[in-house]
Amino acid sequence: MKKIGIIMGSDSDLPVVQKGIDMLDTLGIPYEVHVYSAHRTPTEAHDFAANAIQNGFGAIIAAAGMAAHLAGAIAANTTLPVIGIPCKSSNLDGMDALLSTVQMPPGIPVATVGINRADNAALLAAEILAVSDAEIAQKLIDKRAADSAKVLEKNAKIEEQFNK
Ligand code: RP5
Repeated sequence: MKKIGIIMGSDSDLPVVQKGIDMLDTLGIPYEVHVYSAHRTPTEAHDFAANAIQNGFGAIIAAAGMAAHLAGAIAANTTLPVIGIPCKSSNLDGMDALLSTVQMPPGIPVATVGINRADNAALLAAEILAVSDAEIAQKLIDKRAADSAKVLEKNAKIEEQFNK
């Protein structure tokens, strides 16, 4: 099974990224986690991206806040799908990171999830692997069914409360 690369710009992003790590654990998908910054350690960020295909990765998640160039910098150096997580880590409430991550120029896409949405980043990475992995695909189907069941349970309680 291919691995997911999880890169964060700083260890201060870990509380956000942890939700994605937990999701991959739940789905039983292997991953590696690294702190590489587009600005502070650009050589390491470059080398990770440039070698990611030969190192067995199938997709890369890149989380960063403020002037968040990490996902774009990773995407510039690999043709693997790159998923960007804009982190809320400044007094602009993550809007700075969201726009920095999502507004990629033509030719170098980054699939950007919502601010701090590491759980969705992990699910999207799993969906990418699931295209060629039936085991992961089935786990995603099972998760959706379980999520639906939880919502229907809540609906039943609300209906009982209000629809006399
Ligand atoms: C970004 O700057 C990081 O991704 C982090 O969200 C933010 C602040 O980093 P630290 O100063 O906490 O290391 O590059």
